[in-house]
Amino acid sequence: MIDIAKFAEVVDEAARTARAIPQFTETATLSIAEAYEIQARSIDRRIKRGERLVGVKMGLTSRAKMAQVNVHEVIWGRLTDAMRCEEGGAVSRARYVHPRIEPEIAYLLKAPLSGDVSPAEALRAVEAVAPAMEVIDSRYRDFKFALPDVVADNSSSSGFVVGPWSRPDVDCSNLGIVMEIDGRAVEIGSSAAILGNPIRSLVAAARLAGPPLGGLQPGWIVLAGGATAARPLAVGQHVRTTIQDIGSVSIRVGE
Ligand code: OOG
Ligand code: MG
Repeated sequence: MIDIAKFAEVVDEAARTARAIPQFTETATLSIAEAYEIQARSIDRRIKRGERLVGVKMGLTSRAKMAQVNVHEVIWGRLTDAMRCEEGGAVSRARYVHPRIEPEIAYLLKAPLSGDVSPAEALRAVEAVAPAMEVIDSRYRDFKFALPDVVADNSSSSGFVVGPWSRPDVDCSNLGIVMEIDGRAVEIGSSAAILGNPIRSLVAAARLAGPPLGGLQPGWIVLAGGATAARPLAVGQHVRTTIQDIGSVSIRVGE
């Protein structure tokens, strides 16, 4: 028998104290369903500490991301209010084990969404779209994991920042993306790298995360997944992502 509550406590403590742990799959056999159950219980512990669910993040929705971590399956995780960083503000390096940052597209929902929906139905539930970035920080040593490990670890999600919102009628199917660190372009890509069109990531969010969460809710944010590989973060850096037609978002890295 797998002790779901125990695994949830271990990964929650690793996240809370920014200390790396060994991969669960080194010593246990976890199904994907069990891994999502561990994720749910670990985020429940945060909710009990006063955090609020504000959306979901989709992961491994592009080849660049799949190749970087050698896991080839679309995954999802939960976003809480405490994970949100202020646009233009600072994130604290000390809160993370080995943080990386990646460009994202954020959808803001105005209607509930769950189950099998078409891209057109998904788009009708969107209030706005924005350039965003996600700070990912695997709780596992050396940022190495198998699929059940990363799922149990909230799909590495640790922080996110959202830029200015645009109306949802902007065509997001093939927008140029540039992520700069200290003014130097370090990752260049296109939103088309996200499942061919990032709206498909919202469709996947409705199908995969909708039912277990009682539906994606109005007011929630959905991150579509990195279109490029992620980059390590270091104290003092200034990171900016610009997405064609929808603008820029930036953060600094503090101690
Ligand atoms: C897993 C999380 C993937 C994305 O945008 O693809 C992700 C990881 O890279 O550690 O957030
Ligand atoms: Mg991501």
